[in-house]
Amino acid sequence: MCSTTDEKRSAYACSDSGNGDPLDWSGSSSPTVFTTNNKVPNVRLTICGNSNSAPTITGWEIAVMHGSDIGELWCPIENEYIEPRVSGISKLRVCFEEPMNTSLTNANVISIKGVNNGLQPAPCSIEWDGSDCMVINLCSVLPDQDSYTITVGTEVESSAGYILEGGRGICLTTLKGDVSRNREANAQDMLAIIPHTGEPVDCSNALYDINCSGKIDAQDLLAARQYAGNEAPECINYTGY
Ligand SMILES: [Ca+2]
Ligand SMILES: [Ca+2]
Repeated sequence: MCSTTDEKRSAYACSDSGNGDPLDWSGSSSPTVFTTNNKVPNVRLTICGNSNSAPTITGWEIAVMHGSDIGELWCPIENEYIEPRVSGISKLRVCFEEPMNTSLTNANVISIKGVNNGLQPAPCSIEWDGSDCMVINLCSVLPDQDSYTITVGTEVESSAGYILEGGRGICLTTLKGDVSRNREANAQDMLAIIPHTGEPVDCSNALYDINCSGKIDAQDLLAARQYAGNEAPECINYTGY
């Protein structure tokens, strides 16, 4: 009776509602029931509803504190993101394309598995930011020099009750100092910081503020130097990812 859209459509029917026969009714609620006529109530059928499809993940972000001046900075991240700052990865946000069931607060729905370090403890907590984003608070920073697959469990569903469709995870690498993001921390990374010294810190250059001071300066070069020689493994596409 109607095509699938984001709009809610309804159809009304009755035997004799006092609103014409056939029913002539354009309201958004059922017409008054005229039980005095024939005792048969009106019928309302919702043919198509909102959010009638499985939700997908629309994006991931990471939060890092950059000193008192900048404070907590949320920046978008992509799959195979490499985190070079000393603060590492401890707070993430994942957003969905439609309102979600925000009564779910069990942090065990998030699983984290490292290539070298194996399964990690469940996050300390998850909290909903509005109806369509979940903030993931890890109990501790993910250990450096590894790649982790973070997966959103099938328990996470839309407010309409649909489970996630499509990719349910992201792979992130922790490698302090690796601003060039080639999974090797070395002198090239120190050289890469230099052109950004003095720049105001925002999402376009926050990775170069390796020590998370809120400034990109010589201290970040010194910070990068102590990690030279470290490396991290490639991401592995685990089942369920
Ligand atoms: Ca590098
Ligand atoms: Ca700095």
